Amino acid sequence: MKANHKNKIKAPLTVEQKIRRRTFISFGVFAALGTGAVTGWNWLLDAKEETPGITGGTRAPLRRALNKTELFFRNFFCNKHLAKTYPIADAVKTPRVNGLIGIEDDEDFDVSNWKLTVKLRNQKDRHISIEALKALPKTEIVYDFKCVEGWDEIQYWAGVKLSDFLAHFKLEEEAQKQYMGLETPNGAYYVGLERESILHPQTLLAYEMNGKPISIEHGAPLRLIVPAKYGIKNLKRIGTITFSDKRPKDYWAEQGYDYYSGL
Ligand SMILES: Nc1nc2c(c(=O)[nH]1)N[C@H]1C(S)=C(S)[C@@H](COP(=O)(O)O)O[C@H]1N2
Ligand SMILES: [Mo]
Repeated sequence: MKANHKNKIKAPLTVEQKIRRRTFISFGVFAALGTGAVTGWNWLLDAKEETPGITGGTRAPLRRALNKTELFFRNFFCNKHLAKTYPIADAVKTPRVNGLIGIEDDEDFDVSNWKLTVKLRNQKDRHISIEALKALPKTEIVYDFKCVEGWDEIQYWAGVKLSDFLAHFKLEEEAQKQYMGLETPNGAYYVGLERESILHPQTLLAYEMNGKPISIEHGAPLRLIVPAKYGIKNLKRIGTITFSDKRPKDYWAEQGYDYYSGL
């Protein structure tokens, strides 16, 4: 009995055997992970490119993942979440000028003839003067403006809240759409903004910087100030506004930058 029982018990492994076994297992795991990584990478490379035009032409599965990330942030992003504000005295006196696409490349532009064009749902255009915008309640904001290139500055802006503008000009129905597209009068620079950011209480159609009309290089006569986003979304010199349920084209997203570009 005793002997029989003993036969069933395996002899304990020697140290060498243990090491060999572990080496074997580690190597197996390493090889499996490596094969997995290569297969995954090839899968991604072979996957078809996303529909061109809107974003930087990444692979479709990557874009799906990016879109999921965006949805995640949009769910958590709530209009009660406000960008931190500062006293006016903290604002820089001469804010940096960054990016002049749609500004320096438009020799025909005449600020005194400018009107904002809004594309309405009935295909008609509405033209709104700067005086009509200045007649609406003015909202000021001093906050930390951030550019994706790495710099930031505390800046002082004033204008009409985008949500006030939509209500005043009876554009609520247009604003039911998921996105707003904005572009310069010559169409050279353009951005798309999703509904939450359009209706965010700190989002402005700005016509003043440091208490004075915005200068040409900062986007005269009207620019977008959207404190919940990086600088790239803050279109200077707004010419036309459109509404759609499809993502409007976006200049930097086409170059591969994040479409959402939220902070
Ligand atoms: N029309 C237009 N708007 C634009 C840009 C541009 O090149 N053209 N650059 C963007 C970028 S990248 C930034 S950081 C801010 C900079 O605004 P500022 O020049 O007033 O500092 O404007 C944004 N809006
Ligand atoms: Mo920027």
